[in-house]
Amino acid sequence: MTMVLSRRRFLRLSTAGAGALLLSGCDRLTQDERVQHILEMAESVTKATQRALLSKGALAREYTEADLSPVFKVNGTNMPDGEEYARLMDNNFAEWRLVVDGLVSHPLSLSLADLKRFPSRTQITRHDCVEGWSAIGKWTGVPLGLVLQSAGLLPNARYAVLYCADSLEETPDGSGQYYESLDLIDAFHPQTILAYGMNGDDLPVAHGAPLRLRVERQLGYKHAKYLMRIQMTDSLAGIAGGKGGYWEDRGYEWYAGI
Ligand SMILES: Nc1nc2c(c(=O)[nH]1)N[C@H]1C(S)=C(S)[C@@H](COP(=O)(O)O)O[C@H]1N2
Ligand SMILES: [Mo]
Repeated sequence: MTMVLSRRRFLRLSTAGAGALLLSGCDRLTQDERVQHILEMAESVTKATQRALLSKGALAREYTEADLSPVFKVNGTNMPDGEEYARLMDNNFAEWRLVVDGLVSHPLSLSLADLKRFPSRTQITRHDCVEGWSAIGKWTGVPLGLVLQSAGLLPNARYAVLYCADSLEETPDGSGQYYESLDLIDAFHPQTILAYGMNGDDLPVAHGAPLRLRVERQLGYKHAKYLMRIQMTDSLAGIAGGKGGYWEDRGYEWYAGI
């Protein structure tokens, strides 16, 4: 039975049930099999509805190799400017480190090799950009939750703020730097990964090498490329424009659910 049918049936039955309750004493009615059934139905529908509405762990759809897009569009930065990134790239990112700091008990500085020692996850998902295009790609990386666990969150940690190597705008205060943020529900979601692989190869520079975020229940701009640092914070207010991301500071939604 589909959710819609059971819900409809529930509404019909509960209307009948409410009428019956008005006409009779409760003692007699709870022994009435029909009412018992209505009460059970009500409970199971309530549970299912709550699960559907409240489920924080719901998975984004995953696809098969046959669904992979032959071309995955590159959007936004396709290679960060500046000598620092150029040097890292020339050296095949051997000197690159991901810093994990802020409200953690053990700040980390992780090389790509360090990240590859964590258990990995591979997922084939559809990327949806607000500009109106989608593409299906295969991503391999380490679940962000495992990295955060190994850094040890302090009790007041609420958000993971992810800083990127690129700036889309030159501004004196540096607010042109690309960054993004997640709450702990999305940070620990099983499909939220720090990806170092794409379609079976190393992550290409155009798609965010050496490391990018995949947060599969949200829109494309949340998927920060060229990650350099993850800072755990209790508030987004003091960071750049205060809205939790480069595009959020320019008016986009912070929770960019698909
Ligand atoms: N650092 C950084 N991350 C970024 C962007 C960017 O310009 N810089 N663009 C975002 C947008 S709008 C999209 S749709 C995706 C595009 O990822 P792709 O180039 O792998 O398709 O990256 C997102 N992450
Ligand atoms: Mo996008």
